[in-house]
Amino acid sequence: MPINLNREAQVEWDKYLEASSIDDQIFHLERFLGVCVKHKGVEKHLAMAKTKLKKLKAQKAKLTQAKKGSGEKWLVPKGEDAQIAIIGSVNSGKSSVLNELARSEAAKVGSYPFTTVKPEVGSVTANGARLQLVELPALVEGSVKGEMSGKLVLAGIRNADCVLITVDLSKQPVHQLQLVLTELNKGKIRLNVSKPPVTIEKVGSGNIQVFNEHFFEGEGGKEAVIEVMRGNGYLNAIIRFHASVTVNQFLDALDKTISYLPAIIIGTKGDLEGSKQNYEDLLQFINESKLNLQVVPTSTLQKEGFEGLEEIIFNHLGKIRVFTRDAKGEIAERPIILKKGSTVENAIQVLSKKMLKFFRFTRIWGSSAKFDGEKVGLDRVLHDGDVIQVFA
Ligand SMILES: Nc1nc2c(ncn2[C@@H]2O[C@H](COP(=O)(O)OP(=O)(O)OP(=O)(O)O)[C@@H](O)[C@H]2O)c(=O)[nH]1
Ligand SMILES: [Mg+2]
Repeated sequence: MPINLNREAQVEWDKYLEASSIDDQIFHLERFLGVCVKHKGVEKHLAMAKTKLKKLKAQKAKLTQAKKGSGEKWLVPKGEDAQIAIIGSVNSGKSSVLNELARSEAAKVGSYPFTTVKPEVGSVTANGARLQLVELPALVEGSVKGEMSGKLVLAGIRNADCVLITVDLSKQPVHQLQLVLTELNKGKIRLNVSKPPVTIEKVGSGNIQVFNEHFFEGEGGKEAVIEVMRGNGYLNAIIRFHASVTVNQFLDALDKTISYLPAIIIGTKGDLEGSKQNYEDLLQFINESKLNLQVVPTSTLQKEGFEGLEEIIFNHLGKIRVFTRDAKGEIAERPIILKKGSTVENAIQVLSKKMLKFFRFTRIWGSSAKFDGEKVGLDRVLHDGDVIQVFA
């Protein structure tokens, strides 16, 4: 290991050496190349890293190709900080939104239905965080039963971290949204809904024990809860209600196959006649149906509504970006991506577990700092956009 690498580059290099999967190796090598301060002493090392990265990418491409043959072809491997699925009914503007967001023309746009028949991939950066965009073929009535490769589309959605639903504002948007939500709901995908406040722990014996049953809003109290759990295959378990829970929420809590995903609606074709009124109607429907869904009106034709969209998407992910500052005071271009509520300790764990052992303190800049460069310990909660400099 050369000693002339800057600290951040060294951290990424160590993590690359420790990585156990190709995806992780690629991830850390790319980071390494992004943060390595270039000078004569590291030239050879950089060239070697680039060659390794090329080889790994070729290996990954082969693996992906092999997977395609084995029927898993629609699950796009997660290669970035988050995967965003672009879904919607046919011709609703999915490919156009993908191209606009990714500033590319890779996805084919067509005025005829089902132009897209397999996932199309692009990417966009949101203040350093890389978002992988995956357009999935259209959802139709009966997708959940396998219509138009619907099962693969739904599996692709479950694989994502966030969903963009395109709704053509010029053509009965309420109807399109209902169609999409019905298929998703039947396909056990819940949007912008928190997991029910219930924990279930399977145990070896002791039948079913219920705690805080007064939070259960259904009829029949504890007995009903126990009966439904037995009906769902639970013999010995401890169930705890933590807040009010409706019957539907309770049933969802028993079903471990349900996916909970954040979502945003992208209203498309805002330039076409009738779109403005339809947009108002869509908002009213969402409001009246108490759907927790934000609508971003856009027009790819007029290039409207896309400014800052990647930031809106990032804000739906429940994650934060934390930037590291090296010994020279330089701030890394790529942030560490952490769950909201993460602490300095969580950030260092991502950087290098070794560093935790020798941790002395961290200096911090950003909204969680009381003043620039504040000296903090491991338990300081970080905010999106914070900069940290670790002293070990
Ligand atoms: N006027 C107008 N037309 C648009 C806009 N966005 C997309 N279109 C048109 O709508 C049609 C469908 O666009 P696509 O982006 O291919 O839609 P899609 O949802 O990917 O379609 P499928 O993959 O076939 O389901 C094309 O003819 C586009 O040119 C827009 O902002 N304004
Ligand atoms: Mg398309």
